[in-house]
Amino acid sequence: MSVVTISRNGDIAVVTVDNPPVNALSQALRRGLWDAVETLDADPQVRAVVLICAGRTFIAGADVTEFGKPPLEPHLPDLVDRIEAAAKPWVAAIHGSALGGGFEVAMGCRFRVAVEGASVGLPEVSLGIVPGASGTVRTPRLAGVEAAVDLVTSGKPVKAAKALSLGLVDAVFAGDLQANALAFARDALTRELPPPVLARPVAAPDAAFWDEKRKAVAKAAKGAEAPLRALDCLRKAAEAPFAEAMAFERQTFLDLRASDQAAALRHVFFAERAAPRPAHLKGADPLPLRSAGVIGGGTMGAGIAAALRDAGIPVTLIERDDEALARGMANLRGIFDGAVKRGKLSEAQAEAHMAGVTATTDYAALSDADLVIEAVFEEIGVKRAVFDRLATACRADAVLATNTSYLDPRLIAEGLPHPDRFIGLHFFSPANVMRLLEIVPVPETSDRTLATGFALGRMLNKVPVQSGICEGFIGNRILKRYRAGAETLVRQGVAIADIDAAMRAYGFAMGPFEAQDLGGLDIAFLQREGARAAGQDVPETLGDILVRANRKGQKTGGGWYDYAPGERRPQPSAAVAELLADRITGRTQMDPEAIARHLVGEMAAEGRAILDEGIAASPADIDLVEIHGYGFPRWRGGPMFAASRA
Ligand code: 3H9
Repeated sequence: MSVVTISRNGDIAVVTVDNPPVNALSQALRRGLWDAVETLDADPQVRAVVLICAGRTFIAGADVTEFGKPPLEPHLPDLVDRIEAAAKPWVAAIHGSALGGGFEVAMGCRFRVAVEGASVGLPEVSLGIVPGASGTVRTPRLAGVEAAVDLVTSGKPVKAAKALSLGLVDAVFAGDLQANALAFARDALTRELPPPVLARPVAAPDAAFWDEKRKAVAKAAKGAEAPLRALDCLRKAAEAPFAEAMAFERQTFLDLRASDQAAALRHVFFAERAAPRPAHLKGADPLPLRSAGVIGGGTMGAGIAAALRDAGIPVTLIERDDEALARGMANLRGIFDGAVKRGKLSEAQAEAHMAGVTATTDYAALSDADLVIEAVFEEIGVKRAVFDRLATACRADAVLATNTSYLDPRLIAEGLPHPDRFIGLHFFSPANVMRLLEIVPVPETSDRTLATGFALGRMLNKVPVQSGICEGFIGNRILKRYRAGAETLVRQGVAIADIDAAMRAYGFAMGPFEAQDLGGLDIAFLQREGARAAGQDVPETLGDILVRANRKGQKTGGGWYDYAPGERRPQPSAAVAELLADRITGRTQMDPEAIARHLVGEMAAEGRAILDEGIAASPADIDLVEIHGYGFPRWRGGPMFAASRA
């Protein structure tokens, strides 16, 4: 079937794009649209054209799968120009998302109309590139420079109502898009047409505007190159003639398309889309999730309950007594109040979220829950007692999950009737914010239960990654190796502050030592002590020495660094230097790149061991874990990708 078809409605032609799944601008589609312009230009019966898409969305952009290959004609910028130069006015009728090249095609049209609920945007920077078919040149002519800078450098789409207020679209309709677009086109023909976008003026801001934007964009980009290069293109668009700005944008697009950052971001793009639907679960039907229980209202439990409520799932929150229950509900209330303050939820939505939580100490309230997630204290006896009670309280087919981060899920599940419904669901704190969800089946876990874990991941908009069972699963196991690698450098004489600075320069928000000071050194210490008490041979770490000296991090006024009272700025610590003096055996100087290369290499080496043992299914899964759970810079593609390019 052809990807472009033409039909008639009186003297208006309707060009329908049908290129599933997202109408991406493959070569066949570009050719089809080009031919449609030629055909309709030559047809004297046609006075205007409505461009509309079949399926779930308007054109969602260039076809990203073509990016590694030689470009084929017709090129997208030429197609956009051709539509703009059409003898009849084209009206883009947008539903779903008009993104990247899709929105550029829409800007080549004389008018853009959208349904409520549609969104438009230029997300190219999130793929490490800039718009390559006039996005940086036409957007300022349509919506002004300020709005164009926001749209292009953030890559974030805007909803139809906002797009209307910015001038990005001309009308927004409720109801039948095609009928409304046809009526709009007919009406437009009764008036003088506006000039094509290329002919519209653009007011150039002064140098101070660009300096200020450059600072803001650099800060938000955190090392990513594309947003700053996009800003350069926008400045050129504001200050140079159209053709010159187009040539500049095209060159920047081609440069970046071949860059390491773009390759990394494409890798992440496809990994994220593959993760929620693993191939080996094709055909496994998940259990429908209509209601859920959460056991434990501490930081993790409340965060998980909040994530479930954000997805509209009714929650029963269970605690051991009324006091703990009240604390749990207060935790949950705190999360929603915070969301209201940050403008993420309205007061009414926060109230509705709270109203969807049943708080009780009675496990019988879980008799009809489809899923129960345990998030109680990390102690095997406590967890097993919870599952004993769930075994009698819940339906035999309800999925029972543990949120353990270090315990062996097989031990937690021991003795549970119907163990095929048991699974580990490892959330990351704050659980309503962090996107990573490690899904850990035990040998008895059925495909249906596993598929339910992934379905939950999709409902909560998480990035679900399956992990086999080992200490720390994928993420915390790599974290342990990373920290050990950093400690080894300290022993060799590399300054603590130099290591943190190197990892920040690499793109992490924090280095490994600052991060431990923030989270507290005692958690990992207690785990090591537990393992030692159980007879395991766990060598002493530098962190152990600090914790024993009561340096547990910011909360005790010092950890790897000192902190002035009430301050969070780390200061190199003479006390730490003294405590560790006899463990530091060298005086190594390393430049920041070498430090980062070494530590990322350590992560990748652990990742390879994890793959060899079958704990992770693919290097891409490990990359997703690090990006979405541990702050690895997205534009580096994750440790496995970065190491493969080093
Ligand atoms: C660009 O346009 C550059 C131009 O400025 C210049 C050029 C010269 N290409 O996300 P989903 C696949 S850059 C190829 O699960 P949803 C995706 O892999 C582009 N494939 O759906 C998946 O495949 P599979 C700028 C694509 O309903 C399937 O479609 N545009 C593309 O949750 C479904 O995807 C973007 O960055 C693509 N562009 O969300 C838009 N997009 O089924 C990126 C998707 O085999 N796309 N696929 O796993 C999106 O944001 C979402 O896909 C969208 C739909 C919101 C549209």
